[in-house]
Amino acid sequence: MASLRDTLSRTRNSVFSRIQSALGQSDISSETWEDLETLLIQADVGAQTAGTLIERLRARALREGITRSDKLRGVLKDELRALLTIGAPPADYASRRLLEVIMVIGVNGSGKTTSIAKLCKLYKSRGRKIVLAAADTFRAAAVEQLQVWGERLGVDVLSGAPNIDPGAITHDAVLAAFSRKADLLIVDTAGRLHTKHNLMQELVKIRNVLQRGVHEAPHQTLIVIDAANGQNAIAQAKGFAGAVGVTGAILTKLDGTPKGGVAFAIVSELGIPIRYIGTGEKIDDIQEFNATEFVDDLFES
Ligand SMILES: Nc1nc2c(ncn2[C@@H]2O[C@H](COP(=O)(O)OP(=O)(O)OP(=O)(O)O)[C@@H](O)[C@H]2O)c(=O)[nH]1
Ligand SMILES: [Mg+2]
Repeated sequence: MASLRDTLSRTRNSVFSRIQSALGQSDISSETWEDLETLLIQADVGAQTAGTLIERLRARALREGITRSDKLRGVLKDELRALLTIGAPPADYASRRLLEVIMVIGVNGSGKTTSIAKLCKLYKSRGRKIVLAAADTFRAAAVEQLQVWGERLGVDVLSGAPNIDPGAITHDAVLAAFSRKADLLIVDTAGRLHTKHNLMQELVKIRNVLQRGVHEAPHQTLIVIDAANGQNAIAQAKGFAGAVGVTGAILTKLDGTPKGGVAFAIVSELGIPIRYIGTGEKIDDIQEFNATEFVDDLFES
């Protein structure tokens, strides 16, 4: 299994190491702030979030009488950690013997189906009984992909004929989850349709079916975001969030990109916590997100 430190090596070596070097043995000047802001933006933290961070750092430097830039490193790590720490963890439905519903959304190719398979293995090992709904009926291969994972993991997958209404499949999946006494239903959705409008309409329909079928469902709506998309991912995610609402993010493909700083933009601009991170293509390459570890592993020390 890939370690978080290895996974973040490109993000650390290409951008965050420069932030670390910029905060060397010198007095803080206006240039320090300008350089730091530029580097944060280059690290894919996003202009808005970088601005907020600089404001907070300046206020703290003033308040705490910090005059040397090397002393800012610890403060920066603190503030980065604080930025990532939002939202209460989801309620433990398993222990309450209810059916928990997780709807997974995101642009095509972001890693929805792969992440669902990874989550299945993780939750299965914790004793959860899972049903999967293949509500991406636009791509025939998408249903097959989920079925293959389902067979490998020993998890039931509800699917239908190509181009069948995804709402109908979702409805069947809810009934199947109840009759098989599952405690977790995970719904895979399409990442692309003929138009963006169609896609959003379809997602709203799936959500409505879940709302009608299970009390307070969907309990989690997770948006899967490919870290390599950097700042573009933020705009895309805002579109999804506006249409169906999101409660958390799965940040994938951190292993192959220097753009891991996008994690900060996701939390601060979308206002949602990151729940999981994808660290590779294999079934075990998923980790629960931990803000402290994440920030620590972005820096050399
Ligand atoms: N390196 C790496 N690759 C990943 C990760 N997560 C997913 N992938 C790869 O990304 C590609 C697309 O993944 P899918 O799970 O099919 O993406 P999707 O969002 O379901 O795509 P659509 O069904 O087309 O909307 C696959 O080749 C996966 O192996 C990750 O964390 N790291
Ligand atoms: Mg898929």
